[in-house]
Amino acid sequence: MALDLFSPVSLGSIALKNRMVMAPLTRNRAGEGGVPQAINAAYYEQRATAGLIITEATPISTMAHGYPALPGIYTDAQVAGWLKVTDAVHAKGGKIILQLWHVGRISHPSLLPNGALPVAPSAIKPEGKAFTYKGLVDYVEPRALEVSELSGIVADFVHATKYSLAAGFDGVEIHAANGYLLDQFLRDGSNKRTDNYGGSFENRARLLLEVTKAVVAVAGSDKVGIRISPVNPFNDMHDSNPQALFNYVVDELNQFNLAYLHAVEGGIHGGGIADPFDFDALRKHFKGAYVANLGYDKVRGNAAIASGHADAIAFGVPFIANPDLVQRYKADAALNEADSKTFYGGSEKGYTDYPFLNA
Ligand code: 8OZ
Repeated sequence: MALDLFSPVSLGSIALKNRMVMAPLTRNRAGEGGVPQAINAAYYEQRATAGLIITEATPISTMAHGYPALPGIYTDAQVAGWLKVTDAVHAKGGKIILQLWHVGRISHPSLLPNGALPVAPSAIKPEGKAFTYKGLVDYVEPRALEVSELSGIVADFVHATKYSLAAGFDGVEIHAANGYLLDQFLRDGSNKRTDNYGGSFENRARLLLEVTKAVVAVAGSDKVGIRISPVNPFNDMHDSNPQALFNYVVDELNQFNLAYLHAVEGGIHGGGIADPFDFDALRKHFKGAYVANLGYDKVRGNAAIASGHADAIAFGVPFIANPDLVQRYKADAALNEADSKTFYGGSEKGYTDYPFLNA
């Protein structure tokens, strides 16, 4: 029988009971100090029938924050909060990994320690508005990181990886997508550096590869995945030659024998029109497992798996509205509709109160 969404698969050492991955989803409902609460554990527990849950993007340090009410993964209290999440998911037979995040310039002094300026590869203010505790405000011009500071960024990823493992996660995903710090280094619209971290593909990929090497050294390559979004224009992103850049990045990532590569195959979050890109060609560059994301449904997901394009499919919005998405796809049942007004922030409404099929 052909492989489909319901076939088991291993991503590195992480054994999935099916190929339906819950995509990382920012929900802005963590407690004080970035500590996950019981309601967050309930939300993830409800979705434990997914083959794998990737948590919402999670800041690795105080400087990595860029939105209200994010969880963190750098204090002991945060680890204790996450342990409740991972215990709940594991008790239901699920697998869960944490997405390691540094937002770079997509932040605001009001969200950072002592009103610090956001940091970035280059001092280029992104178009658009920051989400702050006081609503939407213009982004500020970020401060370009000194080369001497980059080892500190790598160290923050390492610290957060250790804390993720202490919090019981089955692995980690490095967030190198959607216009945040590592993606800001990769793409030349946001990286105008003239040192060893700007210019050539090799230089722009350097920080991502240093982070990957360091994270793999702590977690083991079979527990580390990476998410990229080669043509997502969200967060004012652009690259002059994305196909060649990301083919190069993937060729370089092959040296690490990662658990998987996760690609956002287009533009998300209303950031504009994505440049053309051949994701099949990108996939063929990668020697390991490939997780595809963006607009897949059951039919397209099954087709992508049967054709060999993808080993698993990450579903975002469908998992927000359907905690039992796996069961619904199996039964060809109707789906709940997602309410976009409750995506970011709020309480249990639109978070833990979407009905199950057999409720
Ligand atoms: C939407 C709103 C805020 C953050 C991403 C972490 O795009 C995000 C994000 C998405 O990766």
